[in-house]
Amino acid sequence: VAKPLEVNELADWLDHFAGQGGDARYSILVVDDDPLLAEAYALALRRAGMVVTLVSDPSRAIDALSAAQPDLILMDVQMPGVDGIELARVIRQTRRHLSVPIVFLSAEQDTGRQILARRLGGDDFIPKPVDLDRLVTLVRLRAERARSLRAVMESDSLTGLLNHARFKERLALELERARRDKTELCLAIIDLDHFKSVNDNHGHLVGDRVIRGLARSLQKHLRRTDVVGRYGGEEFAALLLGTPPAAAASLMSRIRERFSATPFDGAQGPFGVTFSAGIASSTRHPEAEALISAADACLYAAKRAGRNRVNW
Ligand code: GH3
Ligand code: MG
Ligand code: MG
Ligand code: MG
Repeated sequence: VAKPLEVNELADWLDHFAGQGGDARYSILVVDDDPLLAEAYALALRRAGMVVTLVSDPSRAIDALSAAQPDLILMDVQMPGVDGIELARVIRQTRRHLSVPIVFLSAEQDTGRQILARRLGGDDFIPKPVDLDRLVTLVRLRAERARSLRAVMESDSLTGLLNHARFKERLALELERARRDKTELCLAIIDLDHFKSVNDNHGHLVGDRVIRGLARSLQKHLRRTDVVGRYGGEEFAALLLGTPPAAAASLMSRIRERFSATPFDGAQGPFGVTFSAGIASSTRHPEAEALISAADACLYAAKRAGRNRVNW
């Protein structure tokens, strides 16, 4: 029976992502050919604690968008040489820019054009001259909602963990940070043992429950700053930040012991499940691909050695 998402569960996810998002300040891209107006918007938004990137040459908006990865775009409609509405249409052609809210600021009176602006991907239409208080409120609400939605969209629907693509993005980012700060991180790849027979013996719904159970236990026992993702079907991946491999292995071993001692309800009574894990360190493998291969190799060695173990 499909279970509806519980409210507190969703709150947990959002909370989890809030912890993983790092910088909580909203980042806003302002595109307006009038530098005085753009400065006025920027000042109001910055006073409200937001980070603002200004673009007065609309032909540079797309580049600025890719570089700044803003939570929201605030855009003029009438600009020399470029139509803001046309620009919105172009922005929406890129997959990663599909969900960023676009708020138009315009003296445009034509209702048809206003409708067109929304149809081509705009979210709001604020008439000029703009009330700055109202602008700041609307921008904050839109940015907040966009961030929450993105967090849910980019999470795995069964477990709420980062999905594969997002996890790999975080891996690249954390490796870069570790290199810069000269710290060490460990990648753990975790795979449920003989999971096919869990499905075969107890059914896929019970199997799903086991996957959720492992997700919970990883979230619960790793630090809030660590990063956990669902790497594949019954495979998970974790980044243990600032942790040498021996410490990462002993933490993962404790999680393994607890998990293997946790019974799940099956049709013929309670049963136990185990997992194996492979761990590799960024000190020995500073590149993402090599780090993943090394963790994978350790995981396979753990499987060959009899499963229910952590190898590094
Ligand atoms: P090993 O110990 O070597 O890892 O054996 P295994 O049986 O766990 O490995 P295998 O890769 O052969 O099987 C993985 C199984 O996981 C097969 C697939 O049907 C199941 N699986 C993958 N994703 C899900 C899921 O979302 N839900 C459920 N219930 N099963 C899943
Ligand atoms: Mg203008
Ligand atoms: Mg498996
Ligand atoms: Mg597997």
